[in-house]
Amino acid sequence: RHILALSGGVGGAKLATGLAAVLPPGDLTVVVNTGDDFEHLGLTICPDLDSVTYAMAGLNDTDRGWGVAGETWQAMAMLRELGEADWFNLGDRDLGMHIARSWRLRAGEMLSQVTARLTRELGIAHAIVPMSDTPVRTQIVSEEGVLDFQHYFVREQCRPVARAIRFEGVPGAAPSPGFAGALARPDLAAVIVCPSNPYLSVDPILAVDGVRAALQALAVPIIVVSPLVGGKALKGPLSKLLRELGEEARNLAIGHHYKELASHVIIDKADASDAEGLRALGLSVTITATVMCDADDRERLARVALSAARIEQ
Ligand code: FO1
Ligand code: CA
Repeated sequence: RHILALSGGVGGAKLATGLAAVLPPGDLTVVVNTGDDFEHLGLTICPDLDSVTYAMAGLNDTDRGWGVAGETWQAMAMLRELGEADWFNLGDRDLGMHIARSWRLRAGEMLSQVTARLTRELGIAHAIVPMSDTPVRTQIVSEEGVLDFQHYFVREQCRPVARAIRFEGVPGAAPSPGFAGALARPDLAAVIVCPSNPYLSVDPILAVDGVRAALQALAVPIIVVSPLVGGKALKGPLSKLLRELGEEARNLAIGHHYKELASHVIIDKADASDAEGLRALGLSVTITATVMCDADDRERLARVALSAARIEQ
């Protein structure tokens, strides 16, 4: 029996790490959003793949929420002295990751192969796979023009007024071999949508060619773990973006968003009053503590998600 998890960066990475702690390596595939990826200073940077990888390898910086713990910034200081762009902070150890990934991509390897190598070398036994080997780029259509996601989010600090989100490269991007393979497994027993932003982190995965239809055709439980706690997004100044797009950061909106796809939603106990409305949409609901501060929290929520999918542990 196999579990497929869909994940964005930070929040998703925590649950993915919990699932990896409670499932044997052969039983889990974590598919990661690559819509946040971008080219910067000649390097291919994959923030969500790196967040999941660093979290599962136990290397992640939990205070900052991205990058490697105990990081140093010597290369960044030199880049600044050289007059190069310094709005995207690249730690020395993190840079090693981007160099390893970038040269192998340039040498002709697929992102899937490179990711398999990098995760294996960091001692990760579970499969972490990009959603696609073809570049898909999340862009914010703003009043000041079209911005790549990192330019909007980090460089412009979400300041431009947003009109739409678009995923450049789809249609035209096939699921990666690991993603397609997991979707086609006869022993696939559940899909778990990790607590990542539905519009920015999960939608790009669903927009990959054939993915939405493949998920809809599955006869297995699809469990969504809500990223909201107390009706607020846990991380990031993204409520401004969602407001400008007319989306609501509420569990009911998330329920509507996923109702054609999901069978079950897990919400935080602070949002228990949302359960009734979600059930009215035809979704099963579990109410539990969803904030993950430590390994125990991550494993507990992983077990709650698996039991919502009726997976015996
Ligand atoms: N986020 C920031 O807000 N500022 C940064 O300088 C920054 C650098 C960075 C470097 C590597 C990496 O993997 C992620 C980094 N992030 C940074 C986080 C990341 O780009 C965003 O949080 C996510 O893409 C949004 O989910
Ligand atoms: Ca992200």
